[in-house]
Amino acid sequence: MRKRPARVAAIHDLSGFGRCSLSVIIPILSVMGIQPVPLPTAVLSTHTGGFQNVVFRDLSDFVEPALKQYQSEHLGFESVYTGFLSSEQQIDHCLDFIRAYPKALTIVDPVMGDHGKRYKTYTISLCKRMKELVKEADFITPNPTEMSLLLEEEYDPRPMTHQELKTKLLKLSDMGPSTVVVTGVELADMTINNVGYDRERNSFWRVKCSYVPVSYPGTGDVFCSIVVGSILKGDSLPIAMERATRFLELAIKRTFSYGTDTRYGVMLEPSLPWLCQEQVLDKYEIL
Ligand code: PXL
Repeated sequence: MRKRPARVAAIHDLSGFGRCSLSVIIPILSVMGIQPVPLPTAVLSTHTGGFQNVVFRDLSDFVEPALKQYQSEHLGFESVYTGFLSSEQQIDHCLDFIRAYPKALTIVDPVMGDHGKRYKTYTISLCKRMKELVKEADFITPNPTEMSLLLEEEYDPRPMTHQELKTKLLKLSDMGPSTVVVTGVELADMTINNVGYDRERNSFWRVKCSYVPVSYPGTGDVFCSIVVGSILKGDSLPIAMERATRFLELAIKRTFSYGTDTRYGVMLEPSLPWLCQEQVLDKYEIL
């Protein structure tokens, strides 16, 4: 039996201000008893969602030599978790990393856009190449914008029927990953949901989210890192999705109650202790 916490190689950017990517992934995994090993793809002074004059340093020459060092030092990982990439070369670097640890659980958060739009730094060809990473993933966590970019479908903000959504989840799974989780899906029953598909069990799940009339950057990273931590600790998919959803609800409602600038992200720090409690959860539903 392994006598140490599970290790996650986290290949994401490090944005200083604004509570997203490695700035939230590291504390979340740590508080859940998982060891994050951060591999920054870029360093930014803030995220790119609304601040001016962002200081950006690409680190496309970092992951490959870091991987070589880990291999020569025989450092292993139970999971490889990729996110925001700053160049097409980094797709190849992530693929090399994933192939170097074939037994590791591979989670690809295909960070590409939100609210129907591509992020400024994500070119069309980088989005196309993201499919190569998705193909190698065990698990992906797109939002509805990223789902439409991966499926090369027009983004449609209208609520979806259960059947439309299930068809899209199956199409995403056909691209490679056995587990697909999509965040913030509006269904025709006028609910917002985090939804999941598990190909091995052929099961569809949903966790309803309460509506808050604001949106904060980094919530996708918070969600995905909690799902990763939960799964690595042995939670089932629907329980992991519910843990991430409940935590985000707490953090978003706390932040909203103070009326802070949404660009600053969710107030993670006072909410983190909730993740130590390992609450028993039973509000997930079958989709
Ligand atoms: O949370 C997604 C994300 C990650 N990294 C950077 C971003 C964003 C979203 O805006 O700007 C740099």
